[in-house]
Amino acid sequence: MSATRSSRPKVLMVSSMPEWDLAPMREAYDLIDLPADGPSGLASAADIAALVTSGGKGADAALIEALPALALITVYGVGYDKVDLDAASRCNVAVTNTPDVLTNDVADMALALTLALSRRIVDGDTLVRSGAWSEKSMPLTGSISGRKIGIVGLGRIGEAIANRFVGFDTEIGYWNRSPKPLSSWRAFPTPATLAAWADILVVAVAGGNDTVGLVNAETIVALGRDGLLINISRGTTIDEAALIAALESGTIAGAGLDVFLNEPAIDRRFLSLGNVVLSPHQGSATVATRRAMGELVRANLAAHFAGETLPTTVLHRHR
Ligand code: 8YV
Repeated sequence: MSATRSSRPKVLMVSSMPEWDLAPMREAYDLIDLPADGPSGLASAADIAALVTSGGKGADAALIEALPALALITVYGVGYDKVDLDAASRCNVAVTNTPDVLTNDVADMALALTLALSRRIVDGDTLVRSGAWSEKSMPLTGSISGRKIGIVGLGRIGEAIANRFVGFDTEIGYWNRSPKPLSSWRAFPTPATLAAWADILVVAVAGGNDTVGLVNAETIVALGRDGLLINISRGTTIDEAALIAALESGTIAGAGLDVFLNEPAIDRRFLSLGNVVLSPHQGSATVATRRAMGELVRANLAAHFAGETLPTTVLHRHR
């Protein structure tokens, strides 16, 4: 049975979710969309008890501080780098995310980008559709097997990517901030030394202040003229200006990117590069994974309003 209109807690939707989540959420909560001009245009700001946001939109200090009754931020995504955790802690707001359920699909996206880039799948599709197959031939492309794969960030997603590449008869190396003593793969002391060894560098490290520009100009150059760079983490983790310069000058061979700075208004120089495969942040965007992510968001909301332990907590309330 649905709650009466007046008793339903007010939940602010900073980002939308599929109808299969919104329908059951409307039964339990009064869902309010964040106005385009921000929280100042919100008549019910004082009564918002929880908010739902995405990895890309997050929740900044201004938003958190504008909602005095806010007690929960639930992120529809694993990355919470755009949530101001200091502000959330100061305002005694819990934060949850959706880990694990998206690991496989995001890892698959890293492999899909690697294959699309090295085998020039998009160029091949364009050639066939143009009707010019009989007149033009494709250049020969690069193999994956036998190559050295460097994973930057051997967390849950990085490890899933490495395991998939093992099936392609590759050699795996990695850089991780903390040691991974149980890993049998080769550890490197810095992203740059890993890049100098690798043929394909895959960035899988979490976003946030600690990893801004982690893959810097030195690391990109170290990858070398035949090197490929894949990014499924966040646009912030790579020095994007250095990456574009390296792609324009042929300092590296190409890049497969699912994430960028300033999505969706990305740097337009990417659009004229022939050595990139560009994906509009689709890592977790499968029906099965988005359903599982939505279930976790709803489970966190339900647990919060029932006064129970939150299933996937990033930050607990402290009073
Ligand atoms: C989505 C993501 O972009 O999980 C993340 O951190 O980047 C993606 O799954 C997203 O948050 C869904 O809107």
